[in-house]
Amino acid sequence: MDAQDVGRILEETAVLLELKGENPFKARAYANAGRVVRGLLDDINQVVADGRIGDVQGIGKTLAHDITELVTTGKMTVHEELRRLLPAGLLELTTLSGLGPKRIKAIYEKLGVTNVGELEYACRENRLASLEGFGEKTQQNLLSAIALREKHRERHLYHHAREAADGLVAVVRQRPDIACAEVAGSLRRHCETIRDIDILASAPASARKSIMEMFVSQPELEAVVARGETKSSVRLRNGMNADLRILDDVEYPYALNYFTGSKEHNTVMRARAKERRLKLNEYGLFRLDGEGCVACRDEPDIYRALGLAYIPPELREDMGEFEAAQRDALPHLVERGDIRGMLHVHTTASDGVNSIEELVTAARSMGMSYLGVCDHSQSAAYAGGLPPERVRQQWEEIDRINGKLDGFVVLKGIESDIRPDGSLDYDGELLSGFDFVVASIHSKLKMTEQEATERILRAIRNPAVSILGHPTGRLLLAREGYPVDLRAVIDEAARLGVAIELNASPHRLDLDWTWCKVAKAKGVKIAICPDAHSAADMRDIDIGVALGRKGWLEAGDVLNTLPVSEFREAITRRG
Ligand code: DGT
Ligand code: CA
Ligand code: ZN
Repeated sequence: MDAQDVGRILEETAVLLELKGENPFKARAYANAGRVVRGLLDDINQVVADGRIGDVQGIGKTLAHDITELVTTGKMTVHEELRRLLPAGLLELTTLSGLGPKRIKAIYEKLGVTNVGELEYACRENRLASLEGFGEKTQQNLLSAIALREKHRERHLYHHAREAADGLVAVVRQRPDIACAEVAGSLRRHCETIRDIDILASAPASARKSIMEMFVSQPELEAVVARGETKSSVRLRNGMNADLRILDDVEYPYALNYFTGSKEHNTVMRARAKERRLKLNEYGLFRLDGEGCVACRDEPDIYRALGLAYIPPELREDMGEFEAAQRDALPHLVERGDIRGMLHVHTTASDGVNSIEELVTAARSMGMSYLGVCDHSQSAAYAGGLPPERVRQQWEEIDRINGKLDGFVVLKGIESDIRPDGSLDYDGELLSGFDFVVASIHSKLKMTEQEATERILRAIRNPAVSILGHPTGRLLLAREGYPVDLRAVIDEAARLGVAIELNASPHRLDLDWTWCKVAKAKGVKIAICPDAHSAADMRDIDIGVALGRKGWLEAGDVLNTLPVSEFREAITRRG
């Protein structure tokens, strides 16, 4: 162990002591010792071995003991204890500029934020704007600091990749010599997190050089990683890498198919080709005995040549799509245009930033015919959850707005907290006044699988509940969901006629797509909801639909594709 390691652990201990709310002098003593150790002229190991560490200016008896323990055993009890007591992610928060231990302690205690991902989510939900000692500006600064860190991450959230990729493809398509240009890879497959962006284009060989030149000299790039005539690779300002490959028209469909993946899907494709005495790769579909190749103008031609119906990109995970394609039993996937109701939308009454009327206008312009207002319920005090009298006020407001609307309906919903024992936080009478109730867990997330499952089962057995909200509580790239027996939850939801949410926030995408397929098979309806905190957030519905498609959902599997009258009937059937 060298002085830098020892210094780091001492300083970390100081931060942890402050986070725990211990005597500030004690914390300062550790911070100071850290600085002193880093600045020692002699080798720290030697100083400890000689028993001289207690003589160093600024290092008292306790610290001498702790440092000796650390240097001789590689561990320091006080540090270990603190690490055990406090969530590991809190330390990571100290690396954000503008966040000292005091402020971290405040957001940990008041908002339950334990790591960077949760902090980002809290900012997005506008939680820091109203927190004492913080405010709108701090919230904005923290979001910028987080964005800066995210640049250096291995994987990225879908919406960041989507936005960047769509921009790049638009730039490439502007060139008149480009015949086709498309995003491939995990983004085309609608994966919830993306490592890098793969773009394919076709153009005559003579045009490639200048297209690549244009691609690598876009002003928004951070760096050019590689440049060539058929492939270039750039690093974007958001930290992602993007590859552009340019091929000729003949190769394009094969390359698009190959680079869309997944690897697992590709492996089966190659094996099917082989069974037909063919060889499939990114350049073509070649005859193994005899001459030449099987000409395919587009991807559907490739699938046809292998005896398959066309498999949409989002299903290409080797998770049952081949068997379905062979039987011509692939799902007719839900589309954005099928969605008629914008559900789970927060308003200014709790932690949203837009009024009901503003949300109505936005939802209408997005082609919706109903809006399900869902503010937080009263136990979510940190989110401005509504006490009963505010609920009644909101109902009056909704009645008034509905009186003025024509061909559009605002529904009275609520995102009701599920308490640790599985009960909801309003009485049955108030609950029965809502058009629909989304029940979600927001607090006490540390649970065993059995506790979480029991809690959720009890909640959905409450006859007021129509939809189970974000069922695992995960925050992508930030926090694992609590462990929960989703099979048991889905079975019970099926028995009760309760729908499950596919929360379309790009941070959640919960229910996970792999489970959507299970829910569908059991006859459980999925509600694709933006969990919006502003009118702009409602656009996340697109991401929800993208993931719903990946989960094999058809329009009939999605609750909010129903017209409002049928939606009402579907959710009140439980009585
Ligand atoms: P990502 O970037 O990790 O989010 O996921 P992908 O699927 O975009 O992976 P990427 O970018 O490494 O490669 C794009 C596609 O290219 C991949 O889905 C399938 C194909 N591919 C790449 N390497 C291989 C390979 O070694 N074998 C096979 N069969 N396909 C590959
Ligand atoms: Ca990729
Ligand atoms: Zn929620």
